[in-house]
Parts: sequence; C-alpha cells; structure tokens
Amino acid sequence: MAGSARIVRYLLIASFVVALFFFVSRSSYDGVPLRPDILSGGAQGAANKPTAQQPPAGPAANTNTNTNTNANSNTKPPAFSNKDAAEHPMALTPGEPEWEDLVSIAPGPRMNATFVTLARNSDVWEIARSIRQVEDRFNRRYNYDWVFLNDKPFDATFKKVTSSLVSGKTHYGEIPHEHWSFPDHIDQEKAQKVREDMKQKKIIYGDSVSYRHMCRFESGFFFRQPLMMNYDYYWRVEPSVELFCDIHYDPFRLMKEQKKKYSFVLSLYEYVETIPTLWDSTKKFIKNFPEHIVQDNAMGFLSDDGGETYNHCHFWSNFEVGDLNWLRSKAYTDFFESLDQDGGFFYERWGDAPVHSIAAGLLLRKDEIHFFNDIGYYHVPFTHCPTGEKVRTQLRCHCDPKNNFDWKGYSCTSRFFEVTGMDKPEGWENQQD
Ligand SMILES: Nc1nc2c(ncn2[C@@H]2O[C@H](COP(=O)(O)OP(=O)(O)O)[C@@H](O)[C@H]2O)c(=O)[nH]1
Ligand SMILES: [Mg+2]
Repeated sequence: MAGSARIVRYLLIASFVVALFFFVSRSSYDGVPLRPDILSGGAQGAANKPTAQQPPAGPAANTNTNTNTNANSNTKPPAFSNKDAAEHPMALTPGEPEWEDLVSIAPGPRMNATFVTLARNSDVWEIARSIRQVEDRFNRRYNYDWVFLNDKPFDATFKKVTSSLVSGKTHYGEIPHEHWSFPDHIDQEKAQKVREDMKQKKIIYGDSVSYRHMCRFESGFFFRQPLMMNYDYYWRVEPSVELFCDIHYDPFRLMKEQKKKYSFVLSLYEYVETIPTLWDSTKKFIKNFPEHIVQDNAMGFLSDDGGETYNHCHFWSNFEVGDLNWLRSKAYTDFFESLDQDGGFFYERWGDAPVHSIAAGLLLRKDEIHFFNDIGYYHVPFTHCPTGEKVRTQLRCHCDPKNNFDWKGYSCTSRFFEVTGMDKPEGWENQQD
C-alpha cells in the first residue's frame, strides 16, 4: 500500500511539474532577438527593430556622411496607401474606433517621415530625456526613424544611448563644412565687431559663432542633408524638451491628409535686437520674387500694416512638424539664399524660427499651417499645455494649465487664430494671465 501511495505521489508531482512547464512556456512573450551589434558588444549600428506591423524598413542612405544605417535593409518604409488609410481612419477624438488602444503597435499606414535632431555629443543625456518622452507618448506605437545631425562626428556613447531609446531606425550624419561655416562673402571683421557689440549688450548668444552656424544650418540646410532626402516629413526634437500628453494619432499623417506643410505649438515675439534688418531683406525678396508669394497667405500673422513692418511674431521652431518638400522647393530655397546673401545670420543674429515663420507666412496658404493644441510641450522657458480641461484629461496630460503660454500677452497664438478665422478653444479667456 505504502509503495503504491508513493508512486501516486510521484505521478502527481510529475504531472504538476509538466503542467507548470507547459503553462510557463505558453505564457511567456515572444522574445525580441538582440541586435547583432549588441550581441557582438559593438556600440555602433542603426537600430533596426522589426515590429508586428512594420517590417524592417528604412531609407537607403545615399550619403557620404557618417551614417549608421543598417546595410542590410534597403527597403522603403510602407508607403501611404489610400486603401490602408481607408481601413484604418485616424482616431482624432475620443470614442472613435482605435482611440483607446494605446498599447498595440498602431495599425494603418506610415508616412515617409522621420524625427530629426541637431545635437552635440555633449547633449546626449538631454536628448535622451526628450527621446524617452517622445517614445512613451507616441513613437513606441509608430516606430518612426530618427536622424541625428552634428557638425562633428557622433561618438560611440551618443550612438549607443540614442539607438537604444529610439524604437525606429537611427541614422547619424556629419554636416559638411560648407553648411557650417562662414560663406565667402561675409566680412569677418564686421561680423566680429557685431559679436563684440552684442556681448556688451548682453544679447543672448550674441557673441556666439556656433549659435549663428546652427541658426543658418536650421534655416537653410537640414532638410537637404543626404540622410533627410529620403523623407517627406520631419518632426524636429531638441534636447531637454517635454511632451505632456498622450498622442493618440499620427501627426505626420494629419499633415499629409489635411495637406498641412508647417505646424507649431508655441509662438511669440522675437527679440528685436537679433533681427533689426530681417524684414528689410524680406521685403527685398518679395520685390524680387513676387511669383513666390502665395495668395491667402498668413501675412496678417507677421505684420499689422499689410507688410510694411514686421510685428516680430514667429512660430517657435524648436518644435516643428513639417513638409520637407516644401523646404526643398524653389520658393523656400530662393528665400533662404536671398537672406543668406544679405549676411544677417552673421551681421546680426537671425534665428531659424523667424526665418521659417516668415517663409511659412508668405510662401504658404494660411490653411497649410497647423496648430497642434493637443500636443502638450515644454522647451525652457515656455509651456504649451492644451486649452480645455476635457482635452487634458482625455489625453492624460501632466502639465499645469496655469503655465499655458498660448493666451498670455507675449504669445502670438491668439493672433494666429484671428488671422486664420479659427475659433479659440473653450476656456482660453481664463488663461490670459
Ligand atoms: N552639433 C551641434 N548642435 C548644436 C550646436 N549648438 C546648438 N546645437 C543644437 O541646436 C539646437 C538649438 O540649440 P539650443 O542650445 O537648444 O538653443 P536654444 O533652444 O535657442 O536655446 C539644439 O538641438 C542643440 O543641440 C553646435 O554647436 N553643434
Ligand atoms: Mg533648445
């Protein structure tokens, strides 16, 4: 009797162990294979992470720059297809199908789009913060690529940290000297004198040469870097920015479907001392290239007297989602080259924000510029926290609405609403100071 009880006990334990093994093996997730570069201990390598919906894909980089593109993947990202789009309409408001699901890889088409960041190696931890937030609030479900640009080669740490955070593929480009240096026509002595004067006057970045190269590069060259030529849309991300709200839909797709070419979340008045003659140069461009000035543009956002003077309003360009083909158009490049000839990037301290904004205001129809109320955003020192308690709750925003800059006196966003004839979001009156 004792013997058979032992056998029964052994059988019970054995079947329990088998059942446990079966259960554990069934409930485990499908492991994602480690990338070969990590397995081999290398720090280099573009992240190329296949997902359920998006096959390993990416642009074939046709570049001499220091590219970390995975050499094995030359396939283009899935193109925008009307059928795919029709099967998966964008859920722009709560209650629509697919609104609630913030876990799965987003179904539907992907745009030919990328994030883009200009950064130094020393910016690595600040950009890591930004990437983490962009991924958590949006890109982990969309897996868009990320292009990093630098006037110096990116180091191994920068590549390792950033490629481990981005869910799409990462590409690293070194900017050619011609795009980050003084053009020949610049009088060096005059430029130096300006920097000394601006230093005396304590104008922010007034004495910096590299900041001027940065502004000229962002104004005229980032969109024509070899790595960027593969894409149609970009989303600019700077170090140490914050995203406050869930992004339930694809902003790139909104741009395409609603035929938008430029977008913003914050707008304000530019520091006059940095751009005293920018409007004179703009007026010269308008005279020389009347064919580029579009009917029904947003001149009213830039000028209160029909174009005679500039009111200094500009979209804050550290956040932008935009159309690269517009920036590569003859209209935009003629505008940039005309400004560059006048030398104000060095004889003054023209920022890329007023340059992009004036271009958007004159070369685009006003309905081609989009304001993303629903993207909560911070770049020191300003916050865009969506107006409307309902929106903020639905989007799980973590910003303090009191900090929303949109309707305060120094913001130009009210003016944008007036010029475009849009209704201001509910609750804006209570946020004016
Ligand atoms: N590679 C490189 N990037 C720069 C340099 N200066 C600024 N940047 C980048 O250009 C962007 C704007 O610079 P930032 O310091 O944030 O200027 P601010 O936002 O106007 O205060 C950021 O993405 C910086 O990382 C530079 O000298 N080299
Ligand atoms: Mg910045």
